Amino acid sequence: MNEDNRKSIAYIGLGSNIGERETYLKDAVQQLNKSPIKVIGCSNIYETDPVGYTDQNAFLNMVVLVTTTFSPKQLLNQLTVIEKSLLRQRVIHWGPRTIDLDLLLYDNVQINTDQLIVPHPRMNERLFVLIPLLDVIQAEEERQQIQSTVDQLMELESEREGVRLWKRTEWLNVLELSEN
Ligand code: PH2
Ligand code: MG
Ligand code: MG
Repeated sequence: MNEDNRKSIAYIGLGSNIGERETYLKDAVQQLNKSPIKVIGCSNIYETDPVGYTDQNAFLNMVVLVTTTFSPKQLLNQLTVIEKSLLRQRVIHWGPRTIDLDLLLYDNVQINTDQLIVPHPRMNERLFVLIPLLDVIQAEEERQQIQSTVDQLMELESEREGVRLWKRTEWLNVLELSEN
């Protein structure tokens, strides 16, 4: 638990580029939404050109907003458990994966350890993170910051073409009916 057993909010980035990509995203969101983690917001799904290692299929990316009493480290462990259950294999660094779950933000906390850096160190360079994040971000100040970073990146034509709205999600309705 975090110090005072209070609910924290966190943003988690999801990506998939192998097999039934949407099913992997959906399974991951459903697995995430188990006590003490509650998914309270899902972005739309975007299809995105691979960044970094480019010789691989396009990704589906999205971002979810969760509340939790887990500490950042416990949350990270849970993300790894879910990745393993969805047969994530680490073969090529930044290479193809069934599912990737990245902890992007946790309250206003800053963490810098060997296992975990929060905010995610590369999120401000990645439209495939920032554009879905804009769909779910809560605080107005953070929204404005992210929007201005997006505007800057969008001036580069190569970046602008890399992220396309793929599907509008309505999964929250489904999740709200679940027991958690
Ligand atoms: N993840 C990476 C590397 N490159 N490119 C896209 N479009 N989407 C991703 O989720 C992604 C990536 C490493 O985690
Ligand atoms: Mg990643
Ligand atoms: Mg990752």
